[in-house]
Amino acid sequence: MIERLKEVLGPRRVTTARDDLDNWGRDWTRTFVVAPGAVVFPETVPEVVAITRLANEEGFALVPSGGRTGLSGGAVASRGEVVVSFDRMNRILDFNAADRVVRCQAGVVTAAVHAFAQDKGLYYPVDFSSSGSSQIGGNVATNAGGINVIRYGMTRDWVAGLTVVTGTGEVLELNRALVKNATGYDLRHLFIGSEGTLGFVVEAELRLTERPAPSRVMVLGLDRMKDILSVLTRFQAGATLSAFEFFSELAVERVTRHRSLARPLGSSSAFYALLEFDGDDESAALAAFEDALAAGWVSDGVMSQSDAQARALWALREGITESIAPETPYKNDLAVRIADVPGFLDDVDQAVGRLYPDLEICWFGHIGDGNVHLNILKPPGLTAGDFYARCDAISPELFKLVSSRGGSISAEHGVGLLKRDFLKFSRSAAEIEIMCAVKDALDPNGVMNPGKLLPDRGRERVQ
Ligand code: 2HG
Ligand code: ZN
Repeated sequence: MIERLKEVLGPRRVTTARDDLDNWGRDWTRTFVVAPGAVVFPETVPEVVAITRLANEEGFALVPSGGRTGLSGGAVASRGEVVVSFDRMNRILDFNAADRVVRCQAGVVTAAVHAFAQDKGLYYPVDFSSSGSSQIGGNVATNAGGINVIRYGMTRDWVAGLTVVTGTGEVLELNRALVKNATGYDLRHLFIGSEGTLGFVVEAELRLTERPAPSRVMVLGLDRMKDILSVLTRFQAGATLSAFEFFSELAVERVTRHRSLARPLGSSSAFYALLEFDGDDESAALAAFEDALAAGWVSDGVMSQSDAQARALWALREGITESIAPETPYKNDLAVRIADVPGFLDDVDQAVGRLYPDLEICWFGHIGDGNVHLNILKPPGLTAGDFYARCDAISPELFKLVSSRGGSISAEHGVGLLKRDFLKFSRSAAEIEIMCAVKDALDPNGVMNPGKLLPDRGRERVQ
């Protein structure tokens, strides 16, 4: 396998060095076995095709790899697979001003697209804490969400076209950045969120948009979670929100300690909401704040007076994941319809008290789009293995609550290895069968990211 890969890529772009296997064989999860057979660095689409054909001929498995910032193990190689890194396919290829479409290779980092768009006087609105290292190919493969979804939607909403290499090595150009294209199944959307199980995303055409007006950021203190939707609705009545995030007091404690940040408000509250809105809506937002205060939904609040202050308030939200990382949290990335959020949070609150009476829970998320992140923190006395086994055993109770409201067990992080065995809580048996049939059509030999997303049907050849 290694020799044949070297014939295709030359010896310098195939590595089996221990450190390289460890580095490129994992994502941000830390609980899966990391054991790739090799890591390869293609530079062109024909090279990706050649690698894929070789995998089919020789019977080895491939794991597509981007910025490795995923939180569900979708880019982890545990079974001797070949990791295909897009680090060397990181060029912006083309920009069409009339279409406002930028074409880039899969390995372009999200922040580079932001900078490119700004250079053109435009805006790429998909943004999240890992924008500095996540890559476009991975964003597409996981349909990444982030902090602006309430206003701009997910990655899917910004993909105008894709070039993919299927599991058999076929190159497909999907949609070619057309706005209108009524010619049957839109295969582009099958690849968005496919988590590398159907083939490789090698190029993406991304739509850019107008830059938003300068914004303001507000952080509000809330004593009761159930009031959060009233706050959202009141603010939305007067202001255009581009973010409506929330986090708990525990999250504030961790993040202020970890990043040496000032607390947002003079007093502490059980929960905090972070809102971003257009600067033009400042008076409408202040009126909404007065109303929320009078109604007793919020107890205190602060609004940014400068970009630096806005960034400092955002740091409270964006630094949470890294601040709790040392406690190897068990991650839940749950979504329900926005209107269901208060009832769902109530149910979850009770269930958590019953299921995890001795465990600390760090709550935060994008409440404005119905997505909550529930991180269960590992107590110091427990080994990571025991802790994860325990959380896995009680997760179905939580997922039943999600399922009963028609919600999703993975809103924006993907299924990967972490949620694979729980897929049935969000997708019906018939849906999963159809997903497997799609996989069989595009990757009949099961070389693409086996064991991720879909039930492991023992189709993969590599153990
Ligand atoms: C976020 O919203 C990310 O910050 C990470 O989706 C969430 O760490 C998490 O659970
Ligand atoms: Zn998130």
